[in-house]
Amino acid sequence: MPGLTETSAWKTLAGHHERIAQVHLRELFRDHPGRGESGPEAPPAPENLVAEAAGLYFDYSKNRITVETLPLLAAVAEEASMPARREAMFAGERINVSEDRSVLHVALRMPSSRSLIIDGVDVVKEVHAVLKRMSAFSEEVRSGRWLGHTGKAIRNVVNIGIGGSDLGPVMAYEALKGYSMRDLTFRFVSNVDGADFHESTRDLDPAETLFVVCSKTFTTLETMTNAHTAREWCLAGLGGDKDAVARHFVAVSTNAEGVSEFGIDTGNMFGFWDWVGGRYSMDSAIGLSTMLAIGPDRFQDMLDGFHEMDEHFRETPLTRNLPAIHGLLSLWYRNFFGTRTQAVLPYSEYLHRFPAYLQQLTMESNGKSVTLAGEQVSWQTGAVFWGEAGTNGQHSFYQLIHQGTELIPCDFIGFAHALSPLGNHQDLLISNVFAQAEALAFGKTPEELQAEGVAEALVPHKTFVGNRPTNTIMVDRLTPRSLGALVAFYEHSVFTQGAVWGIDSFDQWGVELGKVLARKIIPELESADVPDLGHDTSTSSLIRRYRRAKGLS
Ligand code: G6Q
Repeated sequence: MPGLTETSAWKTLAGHHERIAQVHLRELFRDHPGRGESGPEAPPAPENLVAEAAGLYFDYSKNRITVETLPLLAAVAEEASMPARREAMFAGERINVSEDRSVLHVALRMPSSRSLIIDGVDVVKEVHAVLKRMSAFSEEVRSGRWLGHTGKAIRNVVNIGIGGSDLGPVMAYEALKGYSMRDLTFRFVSNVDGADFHESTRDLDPAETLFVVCSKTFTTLETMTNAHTAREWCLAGLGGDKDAVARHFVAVSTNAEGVSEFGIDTGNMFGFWDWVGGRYSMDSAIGLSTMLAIGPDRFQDMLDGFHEMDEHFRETPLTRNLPAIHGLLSLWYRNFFGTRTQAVLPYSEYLHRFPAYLQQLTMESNGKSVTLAGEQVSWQTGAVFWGEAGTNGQHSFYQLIHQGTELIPCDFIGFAHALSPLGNHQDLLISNVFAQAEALAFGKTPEELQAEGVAEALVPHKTFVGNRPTNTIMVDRLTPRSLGALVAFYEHSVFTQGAVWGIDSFDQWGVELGKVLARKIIPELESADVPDLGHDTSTSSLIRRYRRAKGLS
């Protein structure tokens, strides 16, 4: 089988790139003014470069593409068997080859009327059984019926987890705070730095606090350390009676043995499955804190949003398929324009943790350099994703996006309606989305500056070359449902890229490495006897320096 860059579709696309790489977005819009139109005036697909699904309006017209580009990108995806791989995922085949696992986060949001049999088990039925238990538990806590050890109702929920067991829950909580039960306080502890636990609990009463310990493996150093500290904190505050654990701790895990060893009754455990990857788990029981915050019905709305985007991704031809288009455009810049990073800029304060969440989703998934068969790739894979909620970034790093030497494709995410409407804040906010994308695309020419009377010496400084690509994603309102659709949109964009690159987007051996390395050094930092340090001189000296600072020899 030829390598990706040897396929005929890739070569055709490379030729097309050579022809249009230098064409400016000004020319592209001049030659095809309808490319950004929607509604009845719009030219037929693929002449207009906008698409809509699951409540997301996706304007990709400000990209450095012509009407020919997308079909050529789709041909690359077809030749790389991306549609077959997509079907294999939905069918539950073990497409995570290095871990020999199915990849079925899409089953987490299938309606109960569906069924999907994997190894003789109906996974949809299992998913709904857990959802039912989560709902019952959430109702108990939210109604005040679930009492702590001393008989007080729960007022604080502390989620303990890291990586995929933290970033999704905290992002979703922040995003949907406007829908949350405001008399419950939510905190998220992830870092093994004791400061995280301390600062998250210092003002809480253990008698009113519930810990949700989220760990797929229930062995992760940071989470287990924080969970043990939480147990000590709780017992110390409640008179040391071990029975208190049952009323103040629940677990979300696939490891029932580990949960019960820790001392949590498995009756208070919510399970999930090895076919749910950590970074794809916010809609599994890992989302228990989300459900506690917004309630079971809204959690179901979020799942419905995910599912609607799943169905769109599964069934729509690639050239009208939102996540596929987004993924293929990312690949277009990464592989043909040599871009190294991509910015995600949500214009909603509620989405301030969304870039961090996406960073894990994109970079842990596609930060790979061997193919599924284990061969070194000879093409670039995952870009660096980063971002910040608008408009804050405009007052810091946007300068480089506008006038720096690095080409950075950007995603702008905006909402038509504010969740916290105040005066004309929303108009001001969204005007910035439109203005930034417009300025990035079209820039400002020296001639325009001269016509404005700008001093000649300042013209180069004030010139904006433009031709900087952006996507604009417009959504009516940030709701549980639209959040689900938005997350699924990015999940499937990541899938599309990984499938074309031929890599395993669902393993994370780099994370596993970190888990092993630290465990080796811990005893060398703590032993009373001088340890025999077999590291390089730099690492050994750093360890000795740390020991001396602690008063050890
Ligand atoms: C996600 C990764 C990783 C994982 C954490 C926590 O895809 O696998 O971020 O979620 O390392 O792992 P546990 O849930 O097992 O504690």
